[in-house]
Amino acid sequence: MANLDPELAAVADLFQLKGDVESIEPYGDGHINVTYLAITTERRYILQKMNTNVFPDTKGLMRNIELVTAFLRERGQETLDIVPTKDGGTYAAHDSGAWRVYDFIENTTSYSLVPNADVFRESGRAFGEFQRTLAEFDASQLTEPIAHFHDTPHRFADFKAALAEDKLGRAATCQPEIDFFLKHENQYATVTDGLADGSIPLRVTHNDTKLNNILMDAETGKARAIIDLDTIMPGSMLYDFGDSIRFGASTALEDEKDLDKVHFSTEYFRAYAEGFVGAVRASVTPREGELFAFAGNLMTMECGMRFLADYLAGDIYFATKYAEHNLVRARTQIKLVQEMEAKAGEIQAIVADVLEGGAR
Ligand code: ADP
Ligand code: GN1
Ligand code: MG
Repeated sequence: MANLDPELAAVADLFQLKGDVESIEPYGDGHINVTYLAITTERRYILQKMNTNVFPDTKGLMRNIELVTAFLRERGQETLDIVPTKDGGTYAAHDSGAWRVYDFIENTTSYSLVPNADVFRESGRAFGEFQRTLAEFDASQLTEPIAHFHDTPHRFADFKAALAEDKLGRAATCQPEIDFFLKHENQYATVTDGLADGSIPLRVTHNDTKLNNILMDAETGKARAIIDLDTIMPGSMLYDFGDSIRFGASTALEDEKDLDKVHFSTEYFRAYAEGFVGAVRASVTPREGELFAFAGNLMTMECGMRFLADYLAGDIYFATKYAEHNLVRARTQIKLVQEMEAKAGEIQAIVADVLEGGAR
């Protein structure tokens, strides 16, 4: 085919695709896998080069996704459909790396920025429902794809190690940002302590609940499918709540350079809380209820220190487009946390109202 990259064409040829491949182009803006849209004469597919640096156990990871998607499908939920390789596998080991294919979920939209409160409320409802459905899933079947994924004290130790090494001499360019994360150390064990003392139950969680990991129906606006199932593992409900808030309750993109545009929206916070809490209300423990107001701070600090640690380590984890990309991302996270801190009283009041069943 004209203009088809020969390597991509060879990889696509390993899978049971319907029709002849016409084009394969980069797609989406995930930070971990390399994603392509492959179009054949009959249909569209997502072709992904999996990040084996981040997820070394490819087999275990794909087994998790097979189990979870089968479970969701049995319950009538739309989910990722793995397209098998020609020899029946869930992924292909090629010279260039490990690859997988999913059916493209058609007629949907994935957002990088919340367009209005209703979309965010709907995503909250869907992530809440997702977690409620997975409450019946037997977590002992899952392998843990990344150890200590949302263990914030562990992430902080990694951050301090990257700082101590300061491989590229970048620490001198981001001292205020470094200080921000050092000063907040006493907050990092809030959820891990709760998991350890049992006041926060361990559940099966998605762990990467960014708005662009949910696909909304292009016509009705209803959530259709939750995607990016790589990090499903036991965790806290507060991780899924907080990570959505981190990304979606911002008025700007995660990598906005102009911090004057980056604000924490209490309107969006309320909308998401209404959606999420509405779906999980029956199982929320008192400690979880107390911590909804802080979960966004924690997940935003954690992600911010991960971005800054990666900047210090030389951009080895997250995909970056320019040298300061991770630093720019860390700065938006800090700005959001500062605003969450300034609005803490208002956020608490919203949570109290939503837990009581209030909605506007
Ligand atoms: P990453 O782990 O790098 O974030 P994702 O699995 O989230 O990779 O995929 C990146 C993007 O590709 C998503 O944000 C979404 O826009 C799009 N995408 C992924 N899978 C599908 C699918 N099955 N159908 C439609 N779009 C998809
Ligand atoms: C990564 O895969 P993606 O782009 O949806 C990361 C998340 C971060 C997020 C920050 C496996 O998510 O933990 O919160 O970037 N995923 C992994 O945008 O590390
Ligand atoms: Mg993603």
